[in-house]
Amino acid sequence: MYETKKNERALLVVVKLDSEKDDWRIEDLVEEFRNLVLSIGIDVVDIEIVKRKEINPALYIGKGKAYELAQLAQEKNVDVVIFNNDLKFSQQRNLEDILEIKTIDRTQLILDIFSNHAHTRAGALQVELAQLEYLLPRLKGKGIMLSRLGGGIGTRGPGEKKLETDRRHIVERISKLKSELDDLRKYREIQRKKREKEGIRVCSLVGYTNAGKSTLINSLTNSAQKTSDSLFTTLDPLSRIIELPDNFKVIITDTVGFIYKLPPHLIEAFKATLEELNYANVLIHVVDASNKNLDKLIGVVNSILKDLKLENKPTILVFNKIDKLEEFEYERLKELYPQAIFVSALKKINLEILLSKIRESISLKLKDVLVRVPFSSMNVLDYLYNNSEVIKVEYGAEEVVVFLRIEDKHLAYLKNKIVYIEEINFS
Ligand SMILES: Nc1nc2c(ncn2[C@@H]2O[C@H](COP(=O)(O)OP(=O)(O)OP(=O)(O)O)[C@@H](O)[C@H]2O)c(=O)[nH]1
Ligand SMILES: [Mg+2]
Repeated sequence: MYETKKNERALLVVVKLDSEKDDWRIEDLVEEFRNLVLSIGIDVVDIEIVKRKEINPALYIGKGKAYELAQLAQEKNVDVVIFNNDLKFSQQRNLEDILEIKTIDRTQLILDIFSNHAHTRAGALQVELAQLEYLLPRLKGKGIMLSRLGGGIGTRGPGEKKLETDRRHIVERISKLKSELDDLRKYREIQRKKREKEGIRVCSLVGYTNAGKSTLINSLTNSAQKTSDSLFTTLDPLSRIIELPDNFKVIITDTVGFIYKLPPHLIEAFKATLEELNYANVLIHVVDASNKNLDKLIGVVNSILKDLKLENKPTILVFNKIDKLEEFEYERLKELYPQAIFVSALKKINLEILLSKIRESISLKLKDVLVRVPFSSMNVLDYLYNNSEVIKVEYGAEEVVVFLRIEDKHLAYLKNKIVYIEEINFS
């Protein structure tokens, strides 16, 4: 895989096709792309917008345009050309022949961002899996050279025989990674059952890449009272237990950043982590308040949450990086998003407000209920996880007993199901 390096000088190329139905304006697409590139420390030397009727199968863009880019890249002493589109391997290779410079596409850029941000074992495994799955189809066919993907420009690759071994090696590695991830998933499930038994709630951070989720989780853990992690040690260091103002314990977990047009196989690779979100009691949607496109990025995150069927989870909207805002921008955002909490994870501003908001939303005006779900109607459990705050689950001989907090409207729905419901009071 090509990897970008810090301070590399990049020429960005955004191709807009007539046929593409996209409600983003070209300026917004450019801004989103530029921010992605900047977030991994690459210098943006120039941005080229190319409008086309349709894709040129050989080069994606036109031949004339490709030669223009080659000249521009040379004049501006560019190290890498990054396309904001997905290129076929043959297109990438043909472009490199003309540009005579490392050329990567949007998927490779995203893989690079993920690999930079994967701080956990699970994260690293998932990124490697996604990278190999990206690579594998690119090894098919005659004349495609592995060393070309792995090494410098112009290096001639190994023969077909070597390629076969490489391919087999990759397939083996993929299945090893999958089985390791499976072990991790099982481990997490045990941890989750333990948490549920103890009645500990979970808050999960979600948001666009670079919003500041990982920074926020660090700052929140430092500003809340320290508690012992020993009971809930996890292989995932980005899952932390913190104590809220009134000794209330909550687990906060980090997740991989969401990105517009995330290729489906990347979503697949991160599914295990994203599935964990189903078990969160509250989501914290972190937004980079200094991003000019923030309404678009909020839209992307919301639509991914919808795809994951998480749109009904109680969610706290948090605008981060307020230290970067001018006073008037801050005021404007507060007016536009009155329900949001404004913080700076880096400068530790307003974190106590966020902590009490978490506390409040965890015990929102919900009804405390005990529900007995017979094994024959286990699908009700999914509904409970998605629409209520599950506090404790006990597995009996013929049924599952779930203690939960739930809104009236969901309670009404449940009453039509074959379950036994009893209103109780936890406190
Ligand atoms: N100025 C400022 N910068 C911040 C703040 N919070 C985070 N950052 C910076 O924003 C960048 C991204 O922060 P991360 O915490 O890695 O973002 P993330 O949401 O975890 O990103 P992904 O893991 O890709 O989803 C880093 O350079 C942080 O230092 C803040 O409150 N103010
Ligand atoms: Mg992060």
